[in-house]
Amino acid sequence: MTYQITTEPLPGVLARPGTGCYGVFDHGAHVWAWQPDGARPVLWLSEHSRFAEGQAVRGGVPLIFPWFGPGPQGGLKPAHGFARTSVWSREAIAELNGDLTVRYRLDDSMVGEQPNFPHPFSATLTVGFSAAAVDVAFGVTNTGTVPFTYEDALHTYLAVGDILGVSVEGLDAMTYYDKTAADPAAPCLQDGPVTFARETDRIYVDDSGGLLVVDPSWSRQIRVEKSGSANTVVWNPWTVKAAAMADFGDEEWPTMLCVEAANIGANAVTLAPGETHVTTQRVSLG
Ligand code: TA6
Repeated sequence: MTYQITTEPLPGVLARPGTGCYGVFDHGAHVWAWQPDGARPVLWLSEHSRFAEGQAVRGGVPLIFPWFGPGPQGGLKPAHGFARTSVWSREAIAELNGDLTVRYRLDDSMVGEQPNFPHPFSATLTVGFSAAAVDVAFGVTNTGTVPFTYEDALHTYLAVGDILGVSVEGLDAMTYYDKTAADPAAPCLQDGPVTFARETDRIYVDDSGGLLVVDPSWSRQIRVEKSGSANTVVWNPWTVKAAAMADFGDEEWPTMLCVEAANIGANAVTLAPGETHVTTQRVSLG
């Protein structure tokens, strides 16, 4: 299998193993495609996604750093931080026996003035594509002289046949916070598999190794494993929120589910000078 350097719709690396597709953009070090040969796409990408400077790609694996949403105390812009709209430095590509690895770097000198995060840092994103899985590893190093704290998430969009029939196994009995609730700070307890009948936007306190997305409509299961992550976010915007997003088709919400390895709020990561933290997520079929 050979890979190519692409410029459409954004500069990046693309490989097509048989009928499959592996893709990552330099913009945001954004993994946008993992489709094994002979399978349906596993990562979801909106047909309305923007591919432009300063805009987040809607789908794939947006890199959320150094804050989640509006940040722990709210009010921070851009939402979900600046990593996903920054152009990362593509440092290395390696192809071996059909597997493709791409490594990116971003540091404070590349992101301009960031008054909400005035810290020296170096970040790496390494993505490994194979027929068996897509592995994403997001590392952050404190290159300064004082500690700093950050939030992160691998905001992974999974493709499903019909969200109404999907269930998520592996979060049973875990505490979660429901961002759609009247009191989003009230702890809830997961009872059995997660199923979907309305807008779902939950932050689970979950440092387990992973979960299983069961998709009867497409007769497949997607396994999501993780490390270095104390939270799992589960999100489907449903009808109203989907219609409110210009880069998300009104009828696309039944075809996707976000499952995100994250470190948010009380579980944000604090790095001492010279310390590194790595958040990883592995997506595979079955
Ligand atoms: O991870 C779920 C979430 O925080 C939702 O609340 C929603 O805002 C989603 O992220 C998408 O955010 P974005 O900034 O990409 O539109």
